Amino acid sequence: MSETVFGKIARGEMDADILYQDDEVVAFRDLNPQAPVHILIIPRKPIATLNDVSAEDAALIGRLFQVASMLAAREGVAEQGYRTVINCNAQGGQTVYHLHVHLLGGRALQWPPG
Ligand code: DGP
Repeated sequence: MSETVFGKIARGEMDADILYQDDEVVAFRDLNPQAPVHILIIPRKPIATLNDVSAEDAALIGRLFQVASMLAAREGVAEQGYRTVINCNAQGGQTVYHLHVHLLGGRALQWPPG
């Protein structure tokens, strides 16, 4: 996988507003927020897209959503509601090719997305 900004953030080589990190997962605020709460949750493992997830990553993917749920509660949006999104490849709107879950909340979100 080619180098991405998220790989640099995960390794501490680039600044980000980090809200949570452990051995496997890092979560930080999106630089270009689309909602009052907009957090990105990434694996430290450099997986490019959702298409590249394998069976051995199952627990890791679960951890991403567990951290999203924990942060939604911590940010005060769990009860009102929020959205998690994984964009995959060009038509899915992916721009950074290091797997990430968007956590969006703090406003009423529209459906379907554009
Ligand atoms: P996506 O389009 O799903 O690949 O989302 C990429 C998101 O990453 C987008 O919402 C903007 C955000 N982003 C891009 N570069 C940086 C960065 O250097 N730092 C942070 N915190 N967020 C970034």
